[in-house]
Amino acid sequence: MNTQDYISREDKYGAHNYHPLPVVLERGEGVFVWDVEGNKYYDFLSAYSAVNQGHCHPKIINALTEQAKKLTLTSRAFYNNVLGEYEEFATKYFGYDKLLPMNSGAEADETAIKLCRKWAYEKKGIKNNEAKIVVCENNFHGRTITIISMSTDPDSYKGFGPYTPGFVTVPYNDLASLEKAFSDENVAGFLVEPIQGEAGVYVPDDNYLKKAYEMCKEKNILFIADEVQTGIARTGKMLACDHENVRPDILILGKAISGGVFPVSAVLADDEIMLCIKPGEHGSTFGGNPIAAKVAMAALEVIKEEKLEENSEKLGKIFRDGLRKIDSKMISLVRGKGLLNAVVIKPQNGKEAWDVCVALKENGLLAKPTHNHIIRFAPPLVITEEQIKDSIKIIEKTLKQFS
Ligand code: IF1
Repeated sequence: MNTQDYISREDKYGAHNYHPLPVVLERGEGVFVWDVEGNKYYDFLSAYSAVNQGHCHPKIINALTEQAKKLTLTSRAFYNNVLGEYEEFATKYFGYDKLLPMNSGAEADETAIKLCRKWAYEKKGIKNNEAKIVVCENNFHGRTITIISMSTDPDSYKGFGPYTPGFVTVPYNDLASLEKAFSDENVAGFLVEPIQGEAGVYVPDDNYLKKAYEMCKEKNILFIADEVQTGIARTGKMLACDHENVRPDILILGKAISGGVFPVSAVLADDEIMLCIKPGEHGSTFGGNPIAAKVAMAALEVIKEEKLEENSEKLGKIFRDGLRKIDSKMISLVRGKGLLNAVVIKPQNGKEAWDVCVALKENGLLAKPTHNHIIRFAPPLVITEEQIKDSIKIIEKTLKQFS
């Protein structure tokens, strides 16, 4: 079978809920992936920032295979010997009282919304069913009905109504509108991405998160950070909130918490919030299973052992500087933090971001546009300076093909 055979088979038997780049991958190692024709690529998407530790990291794979031979799933109907170890490890790692384990990022966001509402009624004293959560325009928190009910992107919500009520939308990076929204007594939480990934790697002004957090404290509103994409050292700090020393009241993690080896997500909070959910009020068949627990501990250890926060910070600067030096009319803006970066592409002769990504693929680098004019560049954090410089050369060579 060749590339097209694989694509045709998926087209025939699979739902058409994605439009992938025409490449069929079959192996990954570190920053590289190989397709079925044996071509080698730099992976500059990292599965949307889930493979921060590099593809098939031996330590994480070993954690997976060893546990898989012993016990894969007990459900939470019974205790097991691994979950508590993981909960203690992760709560100390991030500095919270407790962890609620889930599987996908969306499930973790949904869990955070439920926690915030429960806290609103039991602790803040908001009238039942009146709690509101403030969210930002151009947010992305997942694909469930409640989460798309918060979305301002028609591609996310159109045709999926009716929508879950209880959300107020404000412009991102706009403290004045946030202050106005917070004047409503029924506001219980502010759910925000410290950097808006899907929107196109929008980095808010310095102190936006800090000032928003302070406004939350003044109004007894929970600051809820969705670090599913920005967390786990992606932006040069363990959490993007760490750049402003903001400690979220509810922290949402996913993706790279498992190094992309297994679906793992988590919600962390202190007892005053976390204990609002009582036994039997929330859960998941696979949430916190022994494999997820062991894999997550290994994935989090790798971040510290291999100093990936520092690497992300250092190489991110080199990457942005290198891109900004490229002389190309197609680059209208370069922005990002750590190794979460994006280039805003100015179409040339009818060619746009998608065409650049197809050409990048031909030149050995995989990236994908978000919306039709922005290319996100997010390699695994294990990338070396030499590989970053090699990647900049590939991007420069590719853009020159369009001039
Ligand atoms: C797709 C986007 C990225 C996320 C944040 C929660 C979730 C995500 C900040 C939900 C997931 C993924 C979903 C995937 C593509 C990718 C994506 F383009 F969709 F928006 F990364 F930017 N919070 N993002 O970024 O986590 O349930 O997927 O585990 O849906 O196409 P999930």
